[in-house]
Amino acid sequence: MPDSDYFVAEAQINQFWRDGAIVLRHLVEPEWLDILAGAIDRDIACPGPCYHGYEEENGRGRFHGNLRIWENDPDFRAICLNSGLPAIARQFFGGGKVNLLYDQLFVKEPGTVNRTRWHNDQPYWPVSGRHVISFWFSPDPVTKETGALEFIRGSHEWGRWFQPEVFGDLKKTGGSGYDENPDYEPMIDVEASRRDYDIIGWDLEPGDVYVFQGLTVHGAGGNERQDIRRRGYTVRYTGADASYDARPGTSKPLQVATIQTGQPMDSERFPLIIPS
Ligand SMILES: O=C(O)CCC(=O)C(=O)O
Repeated sequence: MPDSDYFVAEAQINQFWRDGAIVLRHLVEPEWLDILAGAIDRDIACPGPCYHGYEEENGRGRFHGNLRIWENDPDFRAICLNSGLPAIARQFFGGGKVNLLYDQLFVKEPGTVNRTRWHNDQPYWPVSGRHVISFWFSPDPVTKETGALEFIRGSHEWGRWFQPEVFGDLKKTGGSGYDENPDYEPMIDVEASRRDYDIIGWDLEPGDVYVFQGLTVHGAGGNERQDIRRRGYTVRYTGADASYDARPGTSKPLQVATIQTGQPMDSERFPLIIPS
């Protein structure tokens, strides 16, 4: 994983805040990709408690999802807490504290045609504020054919909070339904009118990382390849301009009883990794 002295250029930080998403190349070293690949395979073989696999859309393939996996696996924990990722998040936040929000897996095995529907993340999360960031990477090459992520440039500035919905038919519900929030709006049909949006995206080599803000609208295609896995792993952090906000519609497995809305994230669940 990158060291905590990894330097993000000012131009990249500006691009992130302007567009809502960027890619950082060669961030994760091959030895860490091997560790990640092993940890992902362990989770697939024996999923942690927040597992939420999705039904295959054509009866083939497999879409494995899980979250808060760092809590039960030392390798995911090391990536989330002991790598340079929190220090990189801090650079995007312009300094200040960094908390881990949680980590998540989106594994599309070869031939899994399920799309990841367009959405923005923060409506799903019990967090308010602008300092909310995700790092997404894979031990596999990621292309349009295998399910590269796409982002709508500038959508983090729209001020639009879209109602969460599950990404497909769940194999197992595990509390993944979302309450309606009257302040949210129905998700727009981006696929039906792609030309109306400024859609950006990049192929990734193993070790390249998408970095995106919590309100950036994004989605991904299925994995159409028969020979390449797409093991997506994402780690999310919050900064000083973020506080707990368990508004209706947020994911129940991400809520925590020990913090009240409006309070800082600091807790066992959302550990403070870098103090102010
Ligand atoms: O990997 C995917 O298909 C979706 C990833 C995603 O939506 C996220 O990390 O927020």
